[in-house]
Amino acid sequence: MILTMNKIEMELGGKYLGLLREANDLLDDQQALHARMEEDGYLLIRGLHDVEKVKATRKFLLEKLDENEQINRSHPLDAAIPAEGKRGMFWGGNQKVTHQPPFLNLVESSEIMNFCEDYYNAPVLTYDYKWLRVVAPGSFTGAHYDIVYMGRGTRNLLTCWTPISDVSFDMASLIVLVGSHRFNVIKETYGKMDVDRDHVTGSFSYDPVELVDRYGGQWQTSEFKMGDVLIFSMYTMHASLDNTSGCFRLSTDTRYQRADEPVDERWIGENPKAHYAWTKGETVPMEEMRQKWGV
Ligand SMILES: O=C(O)CCC(=O)C(=O)O
Repeated sequence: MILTMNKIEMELGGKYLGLLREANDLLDDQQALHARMEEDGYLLIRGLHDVEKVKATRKFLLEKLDENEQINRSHPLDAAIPAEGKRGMFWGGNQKVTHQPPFLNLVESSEIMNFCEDYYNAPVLTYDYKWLRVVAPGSFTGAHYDIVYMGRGTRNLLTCWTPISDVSFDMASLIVLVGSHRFNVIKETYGKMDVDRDHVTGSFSYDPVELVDRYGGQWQTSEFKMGDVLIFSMYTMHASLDNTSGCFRLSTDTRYQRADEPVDERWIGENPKAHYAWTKGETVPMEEMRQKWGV
């Protein structure tokens, strides 16, 4: 099967793209879970969330999108087909949506909070700011490390990507570059960047093949069921396949860390400051920075 990111083809099962492996069998063994994270840079946990909770979040979000006339109502609401001319959006930070119980019940559920507490073996917190994405047909996410967006506190921070529907390969499924958390030359350059301080565009690359050819590793992806989560480190390069389906892909990526470690101040509090300078004013293209860094 050929899958694409930015219309660049990769064969599933070939050199560039494989399947993510599940970590459910390690859930009772924290040492093994940490070893897996160390090895792969991610943990794929099937069925972490209660499916009914994911469904309730989805219904709530689709109703909001429908109120905003984003949904084509000649199809059932749950099909999430965009209305004519409607594009996807980054819905993060919108507290009217992300601070309502149907959303918080999912991203602050006892399932994920307990998972993180067990993982860190310590009390944990999650950022008050929430990232919520409505990824439209034709869109994809460029390859990046999360550290460039949230690197002012501990680096021992986890991203949890939660699809808010079943996600098939054609729905901009997330892809992870396995091995990228050991790309030291990228960690020492790009990985030290801060998008608000440095005024640089955020994605490292829009070409998944270029990255593998130059640095090694393999992109891996999966289809997802409601309830599944993909958890990864700040230095795990990730991106998404193209959304070649006709529907919006809804998902959230939320952050968790030990409560006793430093926190990036942009993402906490009643009114998180968020990205205050990134893409405002003159912004250096990543290609220019990569040339400068020699990566
Ligand atoms: O959902 C996506 O396409 C991107 C998600 C992401 O960048 C993240 O989980 O940090």
